[in-house]
Amino acid sequence: MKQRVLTMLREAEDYLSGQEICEKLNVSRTAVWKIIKQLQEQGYEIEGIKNRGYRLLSVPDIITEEEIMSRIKTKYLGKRVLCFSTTDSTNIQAKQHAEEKNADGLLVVSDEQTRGRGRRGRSWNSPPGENIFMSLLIKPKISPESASMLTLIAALAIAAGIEMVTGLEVKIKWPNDIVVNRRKICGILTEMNSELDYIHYVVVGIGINVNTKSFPKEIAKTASSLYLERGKRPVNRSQLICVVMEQMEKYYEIFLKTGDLSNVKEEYNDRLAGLDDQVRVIGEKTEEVGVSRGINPKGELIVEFPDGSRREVMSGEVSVRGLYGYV
Ligand code: BTX
Repeated sequence: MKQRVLTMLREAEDYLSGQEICEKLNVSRTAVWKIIKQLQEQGYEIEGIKNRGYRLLSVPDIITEEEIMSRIKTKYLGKRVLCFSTTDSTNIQAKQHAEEKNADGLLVVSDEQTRGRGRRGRSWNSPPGENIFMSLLIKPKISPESASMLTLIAALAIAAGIEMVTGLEVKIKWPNDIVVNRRKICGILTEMNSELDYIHYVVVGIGINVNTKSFPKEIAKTASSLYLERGKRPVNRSQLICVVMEQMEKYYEIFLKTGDLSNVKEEYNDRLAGLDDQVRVIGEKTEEVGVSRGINPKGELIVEFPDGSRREVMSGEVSVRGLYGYV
């Protein structure tokens, strides 16, 4: 009910009469008044004028199911949302719902994580009230070997979404870090449950540093937030979640048409930090210097070495760094 009132308030061009809400929702005036009051208590600024109705003046930076569902414009991704004020990890929570009937497209979001995870057992700094921690559960009909490309698809969607909302120039550090001004503002952790030739589900976990003002010492040099990069101006998190999901749906559909990155390769390479620059390719026991020549349709990075040879490197095998630092 709250969600429907919010949607109506958002869509109204002028004041929305209490009577209209009553009729559309088939509830009493008192019920409408109670919902408006609840919304106001949550921080929504709603003006109520006698004989004219209600008007939404501003929305708080809160992440709730009704806030996301009243503004998301996707067809199927994130049409079902679960929000937590705190949880261990949204990836863990998403997996717990994987067997449910309508799990495909489920979005789990939390205001805080107590066990936020990065790749390979690393941790993800997840303080409350400032950032986005979300996991999208999808069941694509692709082969398990192709699943890693979904990380690159998510990176493109997030970069485009952030750019639309903030106007910042957003780059991707292959394969899955999003950077602004050479600092990491987002990480992606894609996990999969599959048989050898069949995917049960994929969880794409996304952590975006949105309104964080300072970082722990260990990551202070490499990490940043949208707030800091846009001159201390906060970003509404629910708005960003919705725009990123809309972009995700767009790129996911393009990806599913071919099952690879052939249709987005150029766009990814345009966003690639360090394209045509020297990079260090760090393997388990080796470190080589070459020039980054962008990704191929499988999402591998093409590196050109000083002897003129080119090799395609996979994200699981190596990490790639700039010559003088993280990017
Ligand atoms: P990653 O392994 O590429 O990055 C983790 C590394 O990045 C850490 O070891 C640390 O050096 C640094 N780091 C930790 N926290 C932050 C931060 N907030 N900002 C910048 N740098 C940081 C990247 O892993 C994948 C992260 C995915 C996080 C999402 S949040 C929602 C979902 N749930 C969950 O548990 N993980 C994902």
